[in-house]
Amino acid sequence: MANPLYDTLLGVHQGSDASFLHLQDGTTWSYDDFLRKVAQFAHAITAEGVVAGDRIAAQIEKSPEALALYGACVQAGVVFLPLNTGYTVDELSYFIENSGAKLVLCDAANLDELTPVAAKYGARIATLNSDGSGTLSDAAGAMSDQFDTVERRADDLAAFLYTSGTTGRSKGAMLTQNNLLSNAQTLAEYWQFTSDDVLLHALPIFHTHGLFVATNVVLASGGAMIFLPKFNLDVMIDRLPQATTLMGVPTFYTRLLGDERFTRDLTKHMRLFVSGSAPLLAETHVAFEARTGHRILERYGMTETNMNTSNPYDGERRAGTVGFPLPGIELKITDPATGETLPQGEIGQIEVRGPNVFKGYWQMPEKTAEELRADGFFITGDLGQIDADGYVQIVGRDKDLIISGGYNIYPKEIELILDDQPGVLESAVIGVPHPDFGETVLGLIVPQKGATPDLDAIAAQASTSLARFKHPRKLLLIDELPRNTMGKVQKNVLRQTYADMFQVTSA
Ligand code: MLC
Ligand code: AMP
Repeated sequence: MANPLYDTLLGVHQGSDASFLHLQDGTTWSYDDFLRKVAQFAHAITAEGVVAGDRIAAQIEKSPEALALYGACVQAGVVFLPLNTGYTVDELSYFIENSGAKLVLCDAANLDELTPVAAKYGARIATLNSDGSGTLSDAAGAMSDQFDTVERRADDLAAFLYTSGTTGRSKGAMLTQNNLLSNAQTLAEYWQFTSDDVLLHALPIFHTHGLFVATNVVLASGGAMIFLPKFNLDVMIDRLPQATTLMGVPTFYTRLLGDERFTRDLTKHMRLFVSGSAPLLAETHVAFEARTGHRILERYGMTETNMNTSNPYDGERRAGTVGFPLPGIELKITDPATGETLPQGEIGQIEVRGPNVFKGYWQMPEKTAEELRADGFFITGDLGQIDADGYVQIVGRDKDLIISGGYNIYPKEIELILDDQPGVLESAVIGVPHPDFGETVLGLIVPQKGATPDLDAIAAQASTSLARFKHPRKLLLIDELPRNTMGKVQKNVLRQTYADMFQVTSA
C-alpha cells in the first residue's frame, strides 16, 4: 500500500456520501466532504513548504477543520503534533523548539504571542480558528480537493504526542503509522464497531483518547460521530438519544450520574459506554449499572502505547479492572528491581509489547532506553497484577504522576517553579482525591527560615507559565517534608495526610 494509514482509514471512504460528522449547529459532513477538506489542507500545508517527515505543531480548538488537518498530515506524510489548547506560550516554546516543527498552527487570538516564538525557531506560522476560518483555510479554499497521497511505510512516523516526564521535561512520543492503524483496527473489532455506530465525541482531539481511540476507531468502521467542541452536560444529555456509543474519561461518567436527567430511559438504546485515561472507581461502575442497566467497558492505555487492555465486549466487564491484553499485545508483570516476570497474582510493574508500542522518544535515546527494553517490552510505569481469571488490575503508579480529569500532570514540573519563588525552601506537589476530577493538585511549600512566602503571588507566578489544568488547586505552607532514611520525600505520607482535602463524596 502507498500510505497504509491514509489508505485504510481515510482513502477507503473516498466518494462516500455516508455521514461522518454531525456538528453542534445541526450541519453534517459526509465522508466525502471531509476527505475533500483533507486534500485541500494537504495542498495548503505543502504550499507552506512542509514535506513528508516534517512536523506540524498545532494548538487549535476542536473543529471538523482541525480534524481535517490531522487527515491532511496523514495524506501528506507529515508528522502531526497536536497540543493542548490550555498550554501557555512558555510551554509551547519548548514543544516548537524540541520538535523542530516546520509549521505552527494557532488560533488567530494567539497569533501575536506566537509569531516571535515560531520565528525564533525557524518555523512558519498560520491560523486555524474554532469556526474553521483562518489563513490556512483561506489558502486551502483556493486549492484542489484532490491530492496525490504521499507514499509512506508502516513504520514511518505519523504523530508526535508530548508526554511530561518525571524530570519535568516533556518527551515527544514518536508514533508510527502502524502503531495507530493496528490499534484502531484491533479496537474497532474488539468493541464491535460498525458503520451503523454513532459515537458521541466530546473529548479533546489533542490526546490519544479523543484523536486515536475515538476518531480512528470510527474511521476504521465507517461510522459517524456527533462531534462536540467539548464536554457540556446539557448538550450531552440532549444528544445522547442520537448516539449509539460514548467514550469518555471517568469525569464524564460521574458528571452524567450527577444529573437526574441521565436515566435508564435516556440510555436504553445505547450499545456501548467506554471509559479510560484514568481509573474508574468501582463505585462509579456499580452506580452506572444500577442507574442505566449498562456496564461501562473500561480499558487501559497510554500515549506511548495506544490501548493495551480492554474489558471484554461480550464477557464479564469487571469493575476495578482494565480487562485483558488486546489481541496481538503481550502484557507481563515484572519485578521493578530485576525485571523478572512475577508469578500470577503478585503486584509489579506492567510491561507491554506489540504493534501498538511507540518507536521511542524524539531525540532522547537514553530516556527511550530506560523505558523501552531491547526486546520490545515497554515499561509503563503503572503497577498492577493479573487475577486468577486473567483480568489486569492497575493498583498504583511507579511514576510520580497526577491524573486530573484525564489530563496528566507531572509534579516535578510544578515543583521546579514553586522552588524558584521568593521565600521558598522546597516544595512537594501531590495528587489528592477530588470528586469531579478524580485527583487534583495540591502544592505543599516549606518556607526558608524566617520567611513567609506570599502564596497568592506564587499562584499568580505559576499561572503565567503553566496551563490552567496544572495549577495547584491549593497551596499550603508546612514546616517540613517527611523523608525516609535515604532522604527521599515520602509523598505517600503526604497523600495520606491530605487525602480528605477536597472531600470526596461517592458517585
Ligand atoms: C478543565 N480544567 C481542569 C481540567 N479540565 N482542571 C483540572 N483538570 C482538568 N482535567 C480547568 C478549567 O480550565 C477550569 O478552570 C476549571 O478547571 C473547571 O473547568 P470545567 O468547566 O469544570 O472543566 P471542563 O472544561 O468541563 O473540563 C473537564 C473535562 C476535561 C474532564 C471535561 O478536562 C476533559 O475533557 N478531559 C479529558 C482529557 C483527556 O482527553 N484525556 C485523555 C488523555 S490520553 P477555570 O479556573 O478557568 O474555571 C490518555 C491515554 C488513555 O490518557 O488511556 O486514554
Ligand atoms: P497518558 O500518558 O496521558 O497517555 O496517560 C497514561 C496513563 O493513564 C497510564 O499510564 C495510566 O497511569 C493511566 N490510565 C489510562 N487508562 C487507565 C485506566 N483505565 N485505569 C487507570 N489508569 C489509567
